[in-house]
Amino acid sequence: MSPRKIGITCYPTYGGSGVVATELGIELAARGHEIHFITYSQPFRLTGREANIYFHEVAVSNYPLFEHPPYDLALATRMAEVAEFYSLDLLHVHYAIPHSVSAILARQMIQTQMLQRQPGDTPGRTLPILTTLHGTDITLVGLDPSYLPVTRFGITQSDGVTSISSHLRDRTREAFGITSEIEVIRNFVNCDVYVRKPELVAAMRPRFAAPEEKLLVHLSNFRPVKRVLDVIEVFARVAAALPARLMLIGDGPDRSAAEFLARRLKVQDRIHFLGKQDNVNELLPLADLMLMPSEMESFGLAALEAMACSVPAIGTRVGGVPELIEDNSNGLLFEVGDIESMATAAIALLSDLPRYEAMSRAARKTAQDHFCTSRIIPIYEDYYERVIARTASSTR
Ligand code: GMT
Repeated sequence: MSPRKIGITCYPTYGGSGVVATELGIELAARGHEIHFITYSQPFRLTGREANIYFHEVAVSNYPLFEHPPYDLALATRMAEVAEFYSLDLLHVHYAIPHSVSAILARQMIQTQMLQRQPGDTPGRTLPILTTLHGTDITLVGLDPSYLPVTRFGITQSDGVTSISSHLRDRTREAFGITSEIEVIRNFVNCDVYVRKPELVAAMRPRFAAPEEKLLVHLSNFRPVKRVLDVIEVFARVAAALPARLMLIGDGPDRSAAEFLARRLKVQDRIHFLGKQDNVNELLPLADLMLMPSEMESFGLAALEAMACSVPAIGTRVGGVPELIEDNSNGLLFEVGDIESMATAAIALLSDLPRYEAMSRAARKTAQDHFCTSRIIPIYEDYYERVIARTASSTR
């Protein structure tokens, strides 16, 4: 694919969709594309020093009349300005609400020449829009009746739509009655960055666990859907059976409840509450096992990042998770809330070194064979070209 100029909008703070969008931008920039992030703050995984990456902040003016400042409109205006000024080839938005709707508005502003133009500018060109669905934009927010029509509008009026798992594609189709194309492009991980490096593990692991202790990890935004309390319950049972510690990475609404439960179960001294961390690629490889007992995951990016680091995951049989974790092969799957079985299985796995090592190797192999950037990014590039080409031909 020849270098393109691509705008990317996402939620730049903690959350899987923002991580995917940012990592995609980084990977595309490394392949020579010019990437323009249009967001309300700099995406947290960007250093600001990457070549070929530009950041355009969306500032929302807070006039006293506005009880709720109109972010969607400020975003649409900034999208249109950046698209015009930098002649973007495509705008790729992550998360349907409100990003796809703002993008549609930006596209319309450009087409109808609402921006101030300089003499000689080409008038009224079209801006292809691609929306990637991540999960909660459909399963939670999109199904709130007050958001359903506008989410459906955003999806059906996009020039291309992708979803991060087959499950999410099917769910979107059935929930919104959508028959148009939704391309499944699964989440990805950079297997050179997310990898267990023995020297790093030897240097850093002693900060979190003694040699004879097993180290478990959970990574999320601590929202109720992640069931962080189940993580604590499972860990307490594991810690009662064998020497173990837990790293909790992330922060969010359920953190206090998790701390409270840890004290009640008397495991608070065995848990590292690490809060939000930028370099999770340095922390995940230190662990032996990941716990992801979520109520719903359209994909489960945290598990993939762990698996790439040779850390198998205990997950739940929900959403797109079975598209990533194959039970008893590269990880373990359970019904939501079945903490007894999860704990029993974790203890058995951690006590059986040959079985553990086979599962750890299978986890890494799954990441390498199916979800590596080298495999997934060209699929995005190919889809971009298809969307750009068909948008151009339909507007000729
Ligand atoms: O999981 C969250 O609460 C965050 C959310 C997001 O959009 O930021 O995550 C969704 O997108 C991730 C990246 O594509 C997926 O790995 C998560 O499975 C998905 N979360 C849910 O479906 C609950």
